[in-house]
Amino acid sequence: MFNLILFGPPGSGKGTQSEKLVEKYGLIHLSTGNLLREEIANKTPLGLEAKNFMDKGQLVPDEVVICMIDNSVDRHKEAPGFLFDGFPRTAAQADALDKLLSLKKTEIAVLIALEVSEEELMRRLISRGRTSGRSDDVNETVIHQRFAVYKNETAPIAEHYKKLRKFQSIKGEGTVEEIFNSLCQTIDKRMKSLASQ
Ligand code: B4P
Repeated sequence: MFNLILFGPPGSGKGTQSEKLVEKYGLIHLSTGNLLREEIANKTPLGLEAKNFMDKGQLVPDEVVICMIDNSVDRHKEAPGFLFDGFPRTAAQADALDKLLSLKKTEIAVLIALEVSEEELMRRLISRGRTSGRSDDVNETVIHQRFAVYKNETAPIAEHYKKLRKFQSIKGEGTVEEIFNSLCQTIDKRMKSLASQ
C-alpha cells in the first residue's frame, strides 16, 4: 500500500490537488472536510455538531474525525493506498492514524506539505467564499482564526514526520498544473525509493 498525507494550511490547495492525484495514482481519497460537509448537507446529528465548530473556524473534536476516518478506512479493505487530505490536524489525530495503519500492517509513505503565503491563502479563501456557499470562507475573522488554529495545532505535527524522514515540502503557489507536476515528481521519487528497499 502507498499512503500519502497532503498537508498545508486552509486554502493551500489540498482538495484541488487531491482530486487530480487520486485519479492518477488510483488511491482512495479521504478528506475529513468533505466527509464533514456531507454530514452537514444530510443534517445528521454529527453534521449539526460539526457545523458549530467549522463556522467559528475551529477544529471539530478529535473523537469525531478519528471515528469517521476509522470507518472510511474499514470500508475500503482492498484499497491500493489512501490519500489523507486535511487529516491529521492534531497530535492526537496523528497518533490515532499511526495506530490505525499499523493494525492494518501498513504505514504512511510520505507527507507532502504545500507552502503558500498567508496573503495568497486569504485571497483564495475569500474568492471561494463568494461562490461556494461555504460559511467558513466568507468572514476574514473566521479565516484568521483558521490560520491561528493551523499554526498552533496542525503545523507542529510536521515534526513527527520529519523525525521519521517522511516529510517533504513543495511550493504551493503557481498554476494548479505546475503544483500537480511537483507533487507527482515527489511521489514518484518516494515510490521508487520504497520499491528498491
Ligand atoms: P478542509 O475541507 O480540509 O479545507 P481547507 O483546509 O479550507 O482547504 P484546502 O487546502 O483543501 O483548499 P482547496 O484545495 O479547496 O477544512 C474545512 C474545515 O473542516 C476546517 O476548518 C475544520 O473546521 C474542519 N475539519 C476538516 N478536517 C478536520 C480534522 N481532521 N480535524 C478537525 N476538524 C477538521 O483550495 C482553496 C481555494 O483555492 C479553492 O477555491 C481553489 O480553487 C483555489 N486554488 C487551489 N489551488 C490554487 C492555485 N494553484 N492557484 C489559485 N487558486 C487555487
